Amino acid sequence: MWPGGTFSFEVKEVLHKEKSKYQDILVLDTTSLGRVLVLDGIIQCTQKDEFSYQEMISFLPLCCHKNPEKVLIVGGGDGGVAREVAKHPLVKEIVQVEIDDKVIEVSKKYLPFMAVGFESKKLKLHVGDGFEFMKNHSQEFDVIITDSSDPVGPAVSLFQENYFALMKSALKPNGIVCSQAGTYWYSMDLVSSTLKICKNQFPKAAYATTSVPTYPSGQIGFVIGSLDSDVQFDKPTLTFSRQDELSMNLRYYSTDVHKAAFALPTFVKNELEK
Ligand code: AAT
Repeated sequence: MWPGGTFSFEVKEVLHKEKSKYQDILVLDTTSLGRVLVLDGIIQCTQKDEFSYQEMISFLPLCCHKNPEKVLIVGGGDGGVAREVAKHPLVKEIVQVEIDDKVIEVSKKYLPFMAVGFESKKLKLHVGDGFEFMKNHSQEFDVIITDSSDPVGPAVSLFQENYFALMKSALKPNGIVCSQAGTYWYSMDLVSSTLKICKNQFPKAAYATTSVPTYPSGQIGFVIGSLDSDVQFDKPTLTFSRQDELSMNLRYYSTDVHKAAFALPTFVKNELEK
């Protein structure tokens, strides 16, 4: 993830270490980042900055949809995305499919600040492969959020064009998808291939960025695709006041941050227009 480079932090204690059926799972307690979840050697989230990723992958698609009543989350075994999606005032039902029950179990034990998402009454949690799950659902969801690990191991299929085609058919009319899509600093090929796939399947598609200092390069983004060709991603249909930000306990997302997330550096625009 860091070609020729390293990223280090001080570990106070290894809280948990195991090899599940799908991946190596490691939970650390650290001096400066709080609790950290690592899968197959890659940081998935840290207590210090997880909110940036979880709020953005959730509220970017939710606030572009006129009525996001039923939401599907793929991955997200720490519970952080469920925690955010459950806050949205129009969301009535959340379905989540995570492949690794061990990630859920470990998060409930060591990462309660995220796993609190699993306590939502709106949520139905399934253990299974998101790709397989998608094959059995049609015209059912308003928004599908793919909070997946990077395209190595169990998440490879979630970056492929047939997965985006399956998501399209699992959406209701005017539905929206949002998927983790890598960093433009180190994985421009992944960003551009995921966006191309999304553009092939959806009439409107874009890449939005956020800042997560403990991910490689400190930057990560999402591809967002909509079946509604009138959607303007940088003009959210639901906007939040300062009071909403405080009462919903938002720490990164705001309506202004939403609009800005679609403004990309020139070298990125140049690459993505190719
Ligand atoms: N909330 C930020 C954390 C994650 S975790 C990604 C989750 O996706 C993991 O729990 C993993 O078990 C799950 N997953 C992987 N493949 C599948 C699949 N095929 N079906 C369902 N769930 C899956 C994301 C971190 C992003 C890191 C960026 N560098």
